[in-house]
Amino acid sequence: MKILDNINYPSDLKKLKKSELSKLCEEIREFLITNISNTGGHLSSNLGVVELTVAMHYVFNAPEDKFIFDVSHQCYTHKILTGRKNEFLTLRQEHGLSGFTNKDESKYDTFTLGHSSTSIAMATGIAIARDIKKENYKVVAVIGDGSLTGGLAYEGLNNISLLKSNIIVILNDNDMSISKSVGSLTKYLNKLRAKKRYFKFKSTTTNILCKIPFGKFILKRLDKAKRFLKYQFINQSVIFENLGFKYVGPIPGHDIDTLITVFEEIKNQNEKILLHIKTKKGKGYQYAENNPTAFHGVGKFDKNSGIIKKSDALTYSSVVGNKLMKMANKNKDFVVITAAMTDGTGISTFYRKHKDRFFDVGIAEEYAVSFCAGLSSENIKPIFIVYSTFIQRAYDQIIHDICLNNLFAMFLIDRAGIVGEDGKTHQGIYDIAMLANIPNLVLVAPRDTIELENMIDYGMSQSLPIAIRYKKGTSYPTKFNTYTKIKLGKYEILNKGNDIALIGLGAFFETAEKIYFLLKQNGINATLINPRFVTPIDKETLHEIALSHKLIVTLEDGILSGGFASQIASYLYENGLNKIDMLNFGYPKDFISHGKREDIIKRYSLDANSITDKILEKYKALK
Ligand SMILES: Cc1ncc(C[n+]2csc(CCOP(=O)(O)OP(=O)(O)O)c2C)c(N)n1
Repeated sequence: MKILDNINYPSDLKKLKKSELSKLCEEIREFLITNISNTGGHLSSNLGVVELTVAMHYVFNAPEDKFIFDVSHQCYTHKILTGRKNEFLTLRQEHGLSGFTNKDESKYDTFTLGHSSTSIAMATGIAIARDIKKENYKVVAVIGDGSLTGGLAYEGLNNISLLKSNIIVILNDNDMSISKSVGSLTKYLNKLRAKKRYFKFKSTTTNILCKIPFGKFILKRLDKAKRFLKYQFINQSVIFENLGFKYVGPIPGHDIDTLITVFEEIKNQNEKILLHIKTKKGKGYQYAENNPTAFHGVGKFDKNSGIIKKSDALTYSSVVGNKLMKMANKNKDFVVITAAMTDGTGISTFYRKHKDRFFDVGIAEEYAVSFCAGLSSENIKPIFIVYSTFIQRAYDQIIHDICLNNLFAMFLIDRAGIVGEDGKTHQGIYDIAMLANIPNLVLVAPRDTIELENMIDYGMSQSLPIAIRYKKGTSYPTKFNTYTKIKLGKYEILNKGNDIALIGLGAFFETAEKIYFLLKQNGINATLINPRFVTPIDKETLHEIALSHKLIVTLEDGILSGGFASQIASYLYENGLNKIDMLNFGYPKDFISHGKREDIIKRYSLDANSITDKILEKYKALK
């Protein structure tokens, strides 16, 4: 019988003896490795915080005490210990457990979140609310060193002075973001890590004393001395202390006894404590320890061999990586920027081969865009590659720093549209509505990877700010495999038909193409358009279609509200062309939960068959 079999809630955990906790941690690790090998998920980060999470739930009293996990991709042990162990095989699947903390899932999850660097600000807000209401509980934020590279984390640290009472910020330092952590603060943490540790002294003393007669008695007497030693030997951190924290650490983050001793000690202090713990990403699974980046957000893998199941098909991200490599040989005046997403965006080879023109700025999307503005103002062409969901962070910088100054910048927006398993926090469905309404910005979406390359070439030949959005995963074999030249604001017409005009943006051109052939089977020769541009729109083509067709059908993999269709609709309306009927397909203005991309598309009836049925119904009514 395993200890874990009887643990479902923190109340079960608290019944265990301290001496049983190491064994429990081993079992949780085994549970995580087995389950994630079947479902995929954030393995490395979760293996790194098993002891930390067990110790937190052992000493504190969640949900009365509030835990805020930054990004929350490391919350799996927390989920196991808070009533969700038996659902683990549904992780990240339709109707299953979310891969992040999720308020709708459990009262133990303080927030629904998946974006980085928010925890200190959120925790401070809770702590101040607690004080205003004269309540009495603990607020604990857990933030990784990677997440500490984000500007919002510094704003949190800077504003800690707003709080007059207590808070605990745990810095989970594994020297890794998804890849290596970057920046000057990382170097500072490295220095702190290298300092002599008080708790090492304590645990060796404990070990020796436990083995000798009367040792345990002496140990008890030493308890007072231990407290004394703590204040003598504890390291100081000038930065954190000057910000108003009492700095404690660095503590070995896989030593459960030490973690519990420290938590018990700091739990009752009315201070703002920054506890620095040192952990290993991937801890306890050799393959993840050796390659924590590959197992950061991993798909299914073979547990025994550590082989990750991957297809060899070329993804949009790898096409971008290859394209930038080809460009680098010819063109010396561009640089590539990432906000801590080198691997996910396909540019790790570029990073290795062109270190002098590659910048990982940490989880700092706002910084990345302002940085682009500076580079561009001096005629170095910046290419910032970023996931759609994370560019939300940099909205103002795009408007104010880039577009207001009408500077060249290329934003390659990966993971646009539904991303699938990461769910609500990560769906890339807001970027069209966000970006379509910014003056000067050109927003385009390629219908496949060949057009993606063409668009990059096109963008580089212009001096305008341009955003190119493309989906996660692979392209498809189109039947329309000739590619016309890209011209600013010109749609590509692939078939000139009559009555119905199908306009399928970006990844949804594939759906439009399928619908075109389905309509053909129904005797309808539709006009098929790949618009390429969200902005500027092709006024001439829209004018022509509005006067010669009965129905315009638009398709986009973003929210409809304020998006591609609404740009077209307002143009038609403003120009008195609104007699033509329209059907607009896209997502509702909503938060879309996790599942496979194809299943989510079906959930919203955005697959080719469902749309064709609706078009045929409408068409009959029009006749
Ligand atoms: C705003 C934002 N940008 C990028 C990401 C993608 N991301 C998820 S986890 C992560 C690394 C976090 O590193 P750290 O906080 O040190 O946690 P670790 O995984 O090392 O435990 C990144 C970059 C994100 N979640 N949010």
